[in-house]
Amino acid sequence: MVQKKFQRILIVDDAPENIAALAALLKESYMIVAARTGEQAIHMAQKTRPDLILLDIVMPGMNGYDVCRQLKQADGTKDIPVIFITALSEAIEEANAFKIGAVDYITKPFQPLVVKARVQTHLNLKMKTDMLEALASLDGLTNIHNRRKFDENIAHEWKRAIRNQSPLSLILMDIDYFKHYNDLYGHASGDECLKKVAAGLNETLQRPNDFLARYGGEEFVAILPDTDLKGAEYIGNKIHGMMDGLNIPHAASKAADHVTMSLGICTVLLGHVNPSPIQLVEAADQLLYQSKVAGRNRFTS
Ligand code: GH3
Ligand code: MG
Ligand code: MG
Ligand code: MG
Repeated sequence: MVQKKFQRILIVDDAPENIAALAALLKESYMIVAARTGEQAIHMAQKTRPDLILLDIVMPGMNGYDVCRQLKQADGTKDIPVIFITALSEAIEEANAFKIGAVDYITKPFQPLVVKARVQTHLNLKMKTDMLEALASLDGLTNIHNRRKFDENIAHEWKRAIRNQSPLSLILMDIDYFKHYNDLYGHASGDECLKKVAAGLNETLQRPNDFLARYGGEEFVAILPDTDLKGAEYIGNKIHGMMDGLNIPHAASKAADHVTMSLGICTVLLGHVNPSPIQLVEAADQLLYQSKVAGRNRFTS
């Protein structure tokens, strides 16, 4: 696999000459960041999200084992591969490194060619894992997130909303008379329509933490963190405006002359006694149903 210089390696060692030697070896092919203490390493790992960490074990303060354990416990850093590079050469020390989650173990003094080869192997694996992870979260037709990723994201945002005492809104959407659309224009046109709607929704949701997924066949769902009901209703209106703008003809719709959607919008402020994410989705589904009954092409909140 061709290596370009977009992968980042964090080198952690208390001895500057060790950092310099490894950096000299790797800087031609990779971006290098460095840390001289365990504490600094954790901070750098969270901030720069490297693709690989080369980690010394014996350091004053936090040692390499502690650093690795802490990295493996945090969501943002747990999937970064860690290679120990250390003067410790006992089998028990090496075994311990793998037990706490390292992918490789290299003893000092190291063979430069071997370090390079092992680093490349683990970076290739990391790239493939990242690619698979991305694919596993995407919907094949619309290229937006899928239901699996939605479940993951709502769990994550739920915790964050509790921690920050911030409102969390959910919008459930369902295309109106979509069965008629397929019947009239054909299934392939139906697929095209779903793609256009997904792209339109993606553009409508602007905030970095806003999340959009295809929830099911012709259903979409948006998670709006730090957004109260008023804010969510504003987005609901924007979505209807976007659909009017798309103006996809739908001669068999009883709601309009173009493709429209019905929405259910709800907001929670999580406190001591909390519902579950599933209950929020069910509530949004009830509201969506009311939008359908009331004539479609509208939202209920
Ligand atoms: P309502 O206004 O009550 O929502 O009516 P509807 O016809 O949209 O609802 P219904 O749930 O009866 O039908 C949903 C339709 O969506 C049926 C199904 O064929 C279509 N559909 C689901 N997934 C896909 C897809 O991936 N591609 C296409 N082309 N159609 C799909
Ligand atoms: Mg050391
Ligand atoms: Mg439906
Ligand atoms: Mg529908």
